[in-house]
Parts: sequence; C-alpha cells; structure tokens
Amino acid sequence: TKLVIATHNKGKLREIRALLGPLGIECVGAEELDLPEPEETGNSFVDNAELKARQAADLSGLPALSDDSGLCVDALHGRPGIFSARWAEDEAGNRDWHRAMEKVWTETEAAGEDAGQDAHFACALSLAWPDGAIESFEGRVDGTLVWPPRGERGFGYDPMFVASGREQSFGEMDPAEKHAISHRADAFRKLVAALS
Ligand code: ITT
Repeated sequence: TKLVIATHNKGKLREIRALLGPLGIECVGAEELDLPEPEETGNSFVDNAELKARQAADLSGLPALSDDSGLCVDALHGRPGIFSARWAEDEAGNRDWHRAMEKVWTETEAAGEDAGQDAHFACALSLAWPDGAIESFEGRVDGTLVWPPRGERGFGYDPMFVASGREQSFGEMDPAEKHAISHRADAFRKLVAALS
C-alpha cells in the first residue's frame, strides 16, 4: 500500500519515513502530490491532525497520515502548543526557529523562577482512509528547556529541549536515539499496535 504523508514540514517527513521504513510501507509526501496546506483551525493537536489527514485522503484517494505536534511549556500553560509553528513566523509567513526558541525562553523566564523550565513535546498522528474512516493516536515526551540552544540536528525546537533523564538536547542527539524516545515515536507505537 501507498501512504500519503500529509505534511509540508521536511523535518517531520524525514522522521516519519524513518519510523515507517521498517514496516515496508511506501510513502509519498504531500508536496510530491502538490497537495495544498490546509488552514489549521482546530483547537487541539488531534483536531488539526485530523483535518490535515482528511483533506489529503480526500484529494489523493489514498490513505493519509498526518502529524500535528508542538512544544508545551508548563510555565506558559501549555503554550506555544498548537501554535508552535506560528511562533516562528514573521509577517511574511517565513519561519525563523531561533526567533521562536528565543520567544519561548524569554516568556518562560518572565513567568518566574517558581514555574521552572518543565515542558513536553506532544504529537497527534491521524490516519485517514478515502472511505471516511479516521483514527488518531497521541504521544508525548517530558523534559526541560535549556538555553542557549544546543546542537544542529533535528528541527524546530529540538536544540532547546532535553528529555527527562538525558544529557543531550534533541538537537545534539543521534536521530535514532531521538526516534527511540520522542513524542512522535510514542504516538507511532500506539498507531502500530492498533493496526497490527
Ligand atoms: P505540517 O502542518 O505541514 O505537518 P508544520 O510545521 O506546520 O507542518 P505543525 O503545525 O504541527 O507542523 O507545527 C508544529 C511545530 O512544532 C513544528 O513546525 C515544529 O517546529 C515543532 N515541532 C514538532 N515536532 C517537533 C520535534 O520533534 N522537534 C522539534 N520541534 C518540533
């Protein structure tokens, strides 16, 4: 079977391909099919993941897998959360991850010492079928924020996140190590368990 990966984010696409590789599923990216990027109007990771997967399955006639994810900071009551990509965008819609990380750090510091730097990454994966069926799976990984950012690997907020019990940030880690513990891997384990 062919599966559409309903994302326009190259970092996510790379990780999803690595996670699906061992399962022998043929993946095609949304950009290869010229699928449009839907507006993310949902109020939760699952809502947004479902609208991205639904649209891709409807337009392609193939099963589609989407990922909606983000960084949730305790001191910021879960922000940026579903707005994680938006915090990186300037008026022209260009994304600058250093600027996004700086904003997260500055606001976390402003929230006060008591609140601490606890945070987690969350991921919702949705699998939509052309016949209308849809299933979603959620994963998370807990950790703390660090400043300044560390490492050039991964994508997005990875350089400022250290998972609980680890020394290296996600930006410093070997990709295989991130894939063993990430929010995305956690959601994938649930998806694979449900499908097998
Ligand atoms: P698609 O909607 O096309 O999939 P997007 O980048 O717009 O791509 P989201 O709306 O889910 O995706 O935004 C989530 C943002 O959260 C994303 O752009 C990342 O920067 C950040 N994020 C998600 N997973 C991450 C990870 O594993 N490491 C670092 N940052 C991550």
